[in-house]
Parts: sequence; structure tokens; C-alpha cells
Amino acid sequence: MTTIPGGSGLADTLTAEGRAVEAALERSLDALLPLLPEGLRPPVRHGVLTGGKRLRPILAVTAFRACGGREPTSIPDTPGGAGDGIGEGDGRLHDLAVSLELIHAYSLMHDDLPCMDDAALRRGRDTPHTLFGEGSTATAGAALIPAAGLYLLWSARAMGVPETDVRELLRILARAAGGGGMVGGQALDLEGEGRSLGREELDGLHRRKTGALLEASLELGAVAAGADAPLRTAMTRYGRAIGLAFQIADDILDATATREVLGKAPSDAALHKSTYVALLGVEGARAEARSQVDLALEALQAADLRLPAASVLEELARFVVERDR
Ligand code: GRG
Repeated sequence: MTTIPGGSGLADTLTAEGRAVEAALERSLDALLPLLPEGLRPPVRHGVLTGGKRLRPILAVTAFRACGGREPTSIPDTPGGAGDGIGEGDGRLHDLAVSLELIHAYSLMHDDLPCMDDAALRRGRDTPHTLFGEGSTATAGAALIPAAGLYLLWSARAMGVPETDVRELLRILARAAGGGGMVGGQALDLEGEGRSLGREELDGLHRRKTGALLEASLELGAVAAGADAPLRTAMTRYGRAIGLAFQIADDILDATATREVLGKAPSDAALHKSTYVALLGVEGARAEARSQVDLALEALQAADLRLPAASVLEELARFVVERDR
């Protein structure tokens, strides 16, 4: 169980949202698996359903609410829910948000392959290629990429998002996942192994590899909510800052946490990767992560966001750097 700083409020929110995300992921696989050859179903299930913090969809859902989005309801709002932007949702919002997690899941499946980071353990479990083979895992991961796009289209339309915004949502996801985003960042990461990267190169790499999808999570929630330009800008500024803070925290954990707590083997040193810890030292990296959190909080304060979701975003910004895995 991840230790959640900041009291039980955030812990309860993460538990409730995490459950809704798991249910939405199950629904997405109910749609996807029957289309796949049987041999690909186990690695897809394993890659998508073996735990994880589910941070990206949780950020998207929270951004949607903070921007005043109203969930589609198949049953009337509860009296307490009416007008506060939190309806008794029918799950479509989480369906939309799990398109991000499908991309994230594929990226981890590929990242752990022998031709990439060559990891046998993730989230305390054997990685898919060690169980199902490299070819099946690479193919199963690739199947998740178009599936994420199709699922986004379907769920956004089911939520009644206007068609121009549906196209915008798809553009946001594709851009963040692609060559200018996560895949490009992964390429820079592989190229950088064994070299000593400077601060600018390291920021550029991680803003793409890790930051782009996190930033897209916030932007996706904002656009689905029909946010105006200032709200959308606030969400992208917040997302950009926590994206970098998240990676710095990841480097600190890789350098300081045990395999038992992390659920995977620390790998940066073994792969000769440049890290924020190597560049700034552990304390310097912690200070930089905190200053990114401050930037994220400033972005929230400058915007007219809805409560209680805005407070959840505040707590999530701190959680990103204080987490223990
Ligand atoms: C082969 C075409 C092709 C592309 C490869 C592998 C890849 C694309 C990209 C890798 C991107 C990557 C692994 C980024 C790492 C991001 C990161 C810090 C992951 C850990 O995220 P958490 O902590 O994980 O949210 P959980 O387990 O909580 O889901």
C-alpha cells in the first residue's frame, strides 16, 4: 500500500477514484479483448490490470471537476450533488480518463522489454514479457495504442462532448504520446544512456518522456469540461510543473528506496542514466521538486477553480513528490 501523506482526505479520494478507474479499465478490456487473438489477451490483461497508482486518469477526472465539468448522469443528482459539479456519474468520465492509462500501460510494457530497460519486476510482479514472451508483450502493448484513441472517441461522444472538442481531446492524447512527447522522450532516454546530460537536456527529455502524458491528463480533463482559455492554461501550467516534479521524485526514489518498497529493481545507475540526483544530489533534487510543486500551486491559485476538486489538485501536487513509490 502506498503511504499517502497529507491526511486521510487524499487517501480516501485516491481509494474511491482508484476503484472507479479499475472498473473503467475492466470495461475498456471488455470492449478490447474480444477483438484480439486469444494469445494476446493475457499480456494485455496483465499490462493493464496489475495495479499502479492510476495517477493519470485520477488527475484527468479531478481537472474535469475543478474546471466545473458536470458528469453525465443516468440517475438524478443527489441533493448534495446538484450544482456543485459532482454529479452521480455513470462512469463515462472515468471511461474517458482511462484512455490515458491505456497509453501509460503500453509504455511500461515496452519500457520493461529487454531491448529497452530490461526489467523483470514492476509493481512487485513479474513483467509481462517474462511471463508471456517478448513478441506477445510488444504486440499486446502496441494494440493498446489505437485502442486508447478509439476508447477516447467513444467515451467522449458518450459523455456528450461537442465534436470539435472530441477532436481536440484526440489531438491532445496523440501529441502527448507521440514523437514530440512520450515516444520522443524515450528515444532521447535510450540515446542518453552512458552519457552525462546537462540540466537542459535532462529537462527536455523528461518533459517529453514523463511530463507530456501527465500534462495531457490535466488538459484532457479541462477540455472535456468545456473549460475556457484561462482555466485550460492553469491546468496545463499545473500539469507541466507536476510532470517534472514527478520525474525528479522518481529519480530520488530510484536512488534511495529499496526494491521491496519500490516493487521493482532500482535501475538508473545500472543503465548509466543521467538523473536529477546525479546532477543535483538528493537534497538538491528534493529542493527542485518542491519548487516545481510551488509552481503548480501558483497555477492553481491564479485560476477560478471549483472546490473541492481544486483542493484535491493541491494535495495531489504534494503527493507527487512525497510518495514512497
Ligand atoms: C517502442 C514505439 C515505442 C515506444 C516506446 C516505452 C516507451 C515508448 C515510453 C516509455 C515512457 C516511460 C516508461 C516513462 C516513464 C514514466 C514513469 C515515471 C513511469 C512510472 O509511472 P507511475 O509511477 O507508475 O505512475 P504506476 O506503476 O503507478 O502506474
